[in-house]
Amino acid sequence: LEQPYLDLLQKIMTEGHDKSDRTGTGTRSYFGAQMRFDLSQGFPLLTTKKVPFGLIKSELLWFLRGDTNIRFLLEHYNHIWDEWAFKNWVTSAEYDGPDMTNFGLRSQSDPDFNQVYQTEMKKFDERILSDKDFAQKYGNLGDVYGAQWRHWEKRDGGFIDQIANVIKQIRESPDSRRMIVTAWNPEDVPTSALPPCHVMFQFYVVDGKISVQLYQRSGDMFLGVPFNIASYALLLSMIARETGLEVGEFVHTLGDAHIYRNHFNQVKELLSRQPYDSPKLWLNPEKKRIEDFEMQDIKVIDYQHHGTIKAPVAV
Ligand code: THF
Repeated sequence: LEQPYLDLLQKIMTEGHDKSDRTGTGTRSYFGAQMRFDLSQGFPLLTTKKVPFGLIKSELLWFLRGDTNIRFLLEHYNHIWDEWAFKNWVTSAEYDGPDMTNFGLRSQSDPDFNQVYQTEMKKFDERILSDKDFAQKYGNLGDVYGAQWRHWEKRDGGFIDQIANVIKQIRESPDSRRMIVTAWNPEDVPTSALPPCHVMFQFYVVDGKISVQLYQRSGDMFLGVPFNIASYALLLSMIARETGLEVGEFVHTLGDAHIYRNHFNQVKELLSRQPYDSPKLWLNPEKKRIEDFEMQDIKVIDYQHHGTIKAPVAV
């Protein structure tokens, strides 16, 4: 099931272009790619490395709550969005700790700095968890997916819940070609710390099966994309449950699909591994609506996998 992912990694390595990027890390990149995953064949969680599914679940539940504050993630021991909140904190007027300028790159090249950075990050996380006012102010990432999906701000006041709307459309007019959720807001992009990577997704229903296609403008192939594949496959499965349809395909379309230079060795290691059969997804049969799902209602079963491969995240 993960073969399209492995093929794309290989293609980027051999046919991609070396390209500099916003983070200063450097990438090899390929423009315009598509992977298809037939979810009736299993759940597309990579087996060529261990992918922490708990983190994928808590992140998706966080989006679906319409939550944009990392506090919920930290309560679930999920640190994948820490760097972005931390950046807001250390660049604020209130911060008076050690200099954290360019912490993403420096923490990788300078071991002494990395120590100081890890300590500051730990203090930051502890304060988000223990201090509500601090969390309100610095834990909030603002215009990330939770906000765009569940409470898109209308120009004339009020909000749009795109997820609720699209579920209604799937139920009432499944032939519709307008079943779209969009996250890209050209008004916000210039001021946003991290403009959405998952620009939009569209649902499609035929023969009692529901599929979804995602357009991702930028994909960090080694760290982010394995999460994104599992996350959209899970979202599709939950929406299929709510609308009483079978799962079809997840079609993943990418703009700039890139491998960071400091992930090349990890990619080589991954590509040398032999995939196992993909796991199956279990959703608690008593849960019928996406709002009802909690962590323990979602499980992967028979997940056979190779070992973890660590890689630094570019900020
Ligand atoms: N920025 C970058 N550079 N890459 C991304 O993938 C990314 N995301 C989100 C926002 N900005 C991004 C955050 N998603 C990991 C996985 C997903 C992320 C961020 C980080 C990660 O480090 N995964 C590790 C495990 C981490 C852990 O155990 O805590 C891994 O090995 O998979 C794209 O959505």
